[in-house]
Amino acid sequence: MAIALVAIIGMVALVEAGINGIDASGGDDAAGKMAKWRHMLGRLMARGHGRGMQMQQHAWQHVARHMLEITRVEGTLENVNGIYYVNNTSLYFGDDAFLNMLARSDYDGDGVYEQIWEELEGLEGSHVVVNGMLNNGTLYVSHINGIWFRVPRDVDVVTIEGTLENINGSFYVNGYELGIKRGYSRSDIDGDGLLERMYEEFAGLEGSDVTVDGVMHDGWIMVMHINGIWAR
Ligand SMILES: [Ca+2]
Ligand SMILES: [Ca+2]
Repeated sequence: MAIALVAIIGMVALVEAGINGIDASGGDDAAGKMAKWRHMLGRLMARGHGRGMQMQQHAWQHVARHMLEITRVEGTLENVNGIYYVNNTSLYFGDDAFLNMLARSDYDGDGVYEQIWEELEGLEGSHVVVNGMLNNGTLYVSHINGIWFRVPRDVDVVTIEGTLENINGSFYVNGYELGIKRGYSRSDIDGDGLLERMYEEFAGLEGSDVTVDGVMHDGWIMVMHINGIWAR
């Protein structure tokens, strides 16, 4: 199961990397990945998932738009008095609680999933490509070498509570449209005993009061958690 999850996360990171243009092989490859994804989407829609997939395509376009704003920095990872830099840009990886968590990926490639600060230490002095959100000269890191790291925290992470509504196939809480991930959920979010597509997990919670957090973008929320459960 753990290996399967790593594979899924890796796939998502690759797609994101393509959109970001951080794929070393360049734009053609990124375009190819998008074309492949669209082809897959078309096939699924033809199979009669129309409404849900339409909504998910809508969500995907928002995510893609958001990802394109993300900045890229490339160079040697340096540690000066406890602050990491690449090309004189200071990097923010997270607070101490986050840095002490177990890494989701083996960022330094030593074959071991370590605490995040240890993974970063393992990358010191090496050439890295880092993506994130640039704010006042500091890059809030989202990807290291194309591998997903975290949601950069200077973006508008919000928590809202309210009734989950479905309007024309899209989910809303307090008037905010929710962007949810395509494909299957890793958790039984609606508690019906089945691991379903994320759309169906959310549909199972329609009409109930929920707590949702995620990244706010133009009045639209890319959902990270619902009722305390990871939903990406
Ligand atoms: Ca490692
Ligand atoms: Ca379920």
